[in-house]
Amino acid sequence: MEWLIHPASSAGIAMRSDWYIFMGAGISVALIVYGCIAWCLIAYRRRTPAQAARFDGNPRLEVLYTAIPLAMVIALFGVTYAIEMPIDRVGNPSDRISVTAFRWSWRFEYPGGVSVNGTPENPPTLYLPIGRTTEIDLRSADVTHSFWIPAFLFKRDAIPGMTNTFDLSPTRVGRFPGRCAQFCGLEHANMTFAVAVVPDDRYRRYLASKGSAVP
Ligand SMILES: [Cu+2]
Repeated sequence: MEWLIHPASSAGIAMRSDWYIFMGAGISVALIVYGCIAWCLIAYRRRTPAQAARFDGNPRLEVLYTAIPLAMVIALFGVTYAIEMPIDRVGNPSDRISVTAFRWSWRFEYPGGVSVNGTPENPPTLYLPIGRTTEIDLRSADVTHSFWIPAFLFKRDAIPGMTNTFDLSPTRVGRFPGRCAQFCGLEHANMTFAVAVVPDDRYRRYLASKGSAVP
């Protein structure tokens, strides 16, 4: 289903497989339930009330229709846990970028002393090298913001007084929109940024053009 969700990071691809499992489970349950309803409607139509089955309880059926959904919820929880835990773990980053959210834009600090400050009128661009893992240390300078890259299926809150650390591993070259996903004041809607996923040599050239001290 590439046409439906086409994530641009390895975490996004992992989340998509979780979504497939949930969609598959949901569609299967819907087909079984609607099938049973349709079957009842057709097989038992045109009966008089006197012909209707009468019973007070059916313990075996009740245990079954409690146990099956419970087993499904436990299984879905297990699958989600197995997929999400590696996403939260910080891997072996090749670079570290410090991201600071403030009212109402973003500051990106790269290795070598490169610092890029955005404004609501001039949203900044976050450069990431393709095929590498970059650690992001996310902070907020004032209120709670949220760092969201829809194409990566990834979002983390930026909370004052706290550093949220995660990593990003983009899998596709391109330019992707990013935004603040937590209402943070008047210009919240303009608190956007762009993510430019570029080949490693272009990433290094970009840092050098910004005066990076690291070769
Ligand atoms: Cu914000």
